[in-house]
Amino acid sequence: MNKTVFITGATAGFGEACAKKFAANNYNVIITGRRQDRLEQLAEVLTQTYSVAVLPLAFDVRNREQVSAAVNSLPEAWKQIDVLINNAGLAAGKDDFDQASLDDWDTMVDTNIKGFAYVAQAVSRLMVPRKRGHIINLGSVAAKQVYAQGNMYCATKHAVDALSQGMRIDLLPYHIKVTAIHPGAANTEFSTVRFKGDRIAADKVYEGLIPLIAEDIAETIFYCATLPEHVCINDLVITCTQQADCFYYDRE
Ligand code: NDP
Ligand code: 8X3
Repeated sequence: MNKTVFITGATAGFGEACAKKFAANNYNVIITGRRQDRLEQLAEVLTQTYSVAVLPLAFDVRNREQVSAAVNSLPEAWKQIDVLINNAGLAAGKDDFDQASLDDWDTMVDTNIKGFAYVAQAVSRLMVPRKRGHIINLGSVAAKQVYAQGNMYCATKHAVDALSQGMRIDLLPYHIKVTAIHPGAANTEFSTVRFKGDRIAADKVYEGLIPLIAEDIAETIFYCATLPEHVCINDLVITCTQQADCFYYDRE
C-alpha cells in the first residue's frame, strides 16, 4: 500500500519539488498552499505523470480554523499520514530592526511560528493514536545564526528549531520522528517574496554562487524520510558548497 505525505507550501519551491519526488516514489500526496490554481495544476501533473492519488487542499496556515478544518475533514483513508513536510513559510523584508515593518513581522510570526505549529499539532494528533509518523520541519541556517537585518525572520526560524526540539521530546512516547532541515541559500521564489517582487534584489542573493535548488532539498528530505524505522535524523544543516554559514560565502 502506498504511504501518504502531507506537504505544506507545495505551490512553489521546496514543497513543490517534494511533491514530485515523493509522488515519483509512489507516495500518495496531500498538497497544500493558498494558491488554488497552482495546486490544481500540480495535482494534474502528479496524477498524470506518477499515477498516485493526490489531494489538493487550499488553506492559509495562519488561519487556525482553516488548518483544523482541512486536517480534520480529510477522508478517513487520507488520515493515515506517514510524513508531514511542514514547509510553508517566508521572509518578508530585510531591514534594520528600527526600520522594519510591523506588518512584515506579523506576517512572519503568524506564518513561520503560529501557522507552522497549528499544522504540526493538527497532524500530530492523527499520528499519536497510530504511534507512528514523521514530522519534517523546514528551519534555515537563520535558525542557527542571526545576520544583519534578519532580525524577525531569524527569530521565527530559531523558534522552528526550538519547536522541533519540543515536538521531538513530547512525541517521543509515540515513536514519532521529528527532523529539522536547515537550508542555506536556495534559489526558489523565497527571495522574490522577501523583496516583494524586486527581482534585482532577489537575484543579488545568489550572485556568484551556484546555490541550492529546490530539488536538492527534496532529495535530502526524501532521504531522511526513507531511513529505517529505528533511525531518525534530528537536525540537518545543508548549504551549497560556496556557503559555509550565514556569514561566509565564496562568491565568484
Ligand atoms: P517559496 O517562496 O518558493 O515557497 C513558499 C511556499 O510557502 C509556497 O508554496 C507558499 O504557498 C507557501 N506559503 C507561504 N505562506 C503561506 C501561508 N500563509 N499559508 C499557506 N502556505 C503558505 O519558498 P521556499 O520553497 O524556498 O521555502 C520553503 C521553506 O523553506 C520556508 O519555510 C522558508 O523559510 C524555508 N527556507 C528557504 C530557504 C531558501 O533560501 N529558499 C533557505 C532556508 C529555509 P502560497 O503562496 O500558495 O500560499
Ligand atoms: C533562508 C536563508 O540565509 O536568507 O532561510 O536566511 S537566509
